Amino acid sequence: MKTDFEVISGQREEASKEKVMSSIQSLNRQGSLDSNKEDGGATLILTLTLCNVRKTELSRAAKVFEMFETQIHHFETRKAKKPKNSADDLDIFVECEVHSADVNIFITSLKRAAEDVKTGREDKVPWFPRKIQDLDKCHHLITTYDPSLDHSHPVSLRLLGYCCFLKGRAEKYFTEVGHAIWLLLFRREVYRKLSSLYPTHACTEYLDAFQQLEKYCGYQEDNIPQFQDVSRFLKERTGFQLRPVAGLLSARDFLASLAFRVFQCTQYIRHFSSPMHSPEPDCCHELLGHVPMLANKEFAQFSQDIGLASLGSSETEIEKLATLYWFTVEFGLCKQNGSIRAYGAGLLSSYGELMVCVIRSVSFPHRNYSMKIKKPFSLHYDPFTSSVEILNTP
Ligand code: HBI
Ligand code: FE
Repeated sequence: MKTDFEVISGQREEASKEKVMSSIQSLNRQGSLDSNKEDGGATLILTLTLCNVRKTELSRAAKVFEMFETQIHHFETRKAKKPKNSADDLDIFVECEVHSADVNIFITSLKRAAEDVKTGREDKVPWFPRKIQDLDKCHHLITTYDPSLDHSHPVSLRLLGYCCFLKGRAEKYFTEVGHAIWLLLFRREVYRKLSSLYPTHACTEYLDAFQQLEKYCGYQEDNIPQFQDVSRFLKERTGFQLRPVAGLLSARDFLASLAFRVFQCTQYIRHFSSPMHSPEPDCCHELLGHVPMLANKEFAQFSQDIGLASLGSSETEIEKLATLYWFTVEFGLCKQNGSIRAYGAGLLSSYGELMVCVIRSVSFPHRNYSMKIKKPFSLHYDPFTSSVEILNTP
């Protein structure tokens, strides 16, 4: 592991270096420095250099450390050696410990708060799930500390239930009032309006699946489809299954689940004062936007390919794959029989977007992109065991 101590002054540099080296050695002895360790319980010691942290960014960066319950061993701020913005720019040196499964999302979060983050880990293959059970560790939510999110938007209705995977708990919360609100919202504001647009605006693959969902999964005006029914339906069609998630996941974790044909699905509904828009994915978006397309074989394969490509990829590649996902799975359009149709979930679950989107045409031309990512190993997905085999490991 490369460390970035060079800017810490003489004595301290030596002290810190020694401390880290002895920690690394002791960790090595226990074999727990390896972030690929099966139980994910390993801790990593990182040295981060945050450059050009302006005053407000300092508190943001500090929040990130707090969020990840980081153990800080050394923390030091200095006037930046090479200021980029102003003479007040700061360099921050931190020696800390984070949970190994959190390392990547932790660094990504710091990058958002600071202009430059050096970790010396860029060349390492990040941890990734090898088997479907490993997805238990892919649960890094990003909503709680994303400073760019609009916090003035009314919050989604989480406690009103619909936790159908978690039946016992759901019953505790699922009041009659809750049910009535859900039904009204889903039926009147979302389902009815959107389904009137589908025949003219959605692609044929979507329409086929939607028809099936109406027939077998309770997709009707007077009903809220149940997650378990929907998951079972998808499993029969394409092997995809739904998994409950509490909010917006990091792109890495979200994409990783696609590799195992698992779709991480939110359990709450948007606030009723804003039925046409939700800044975070909610069950309307999942059920009406994503689920029908995931019932299509070709689309399911495309989604899994993006997922497989993301495993062990660098942050840069993850960002590219997330962009690919965004312009296809979320906002994709295609041309069918001369007319432009939507297949993207963000369009198909938003009345306003769907109405105006048929201006530009995209199809699945990006399919090969995920194959082009260079990695020091290649992967083979075994559908019988829902796991990935790693070929030609370095
Ligand atoms: N998390 N829960 C959840 N649902 C999504 O649809 C979702 C996500 N995280 C990231 C994401 N979508 C994408 O926009 C890409 O960043 C992969
Ligand atoms: Fe989505």
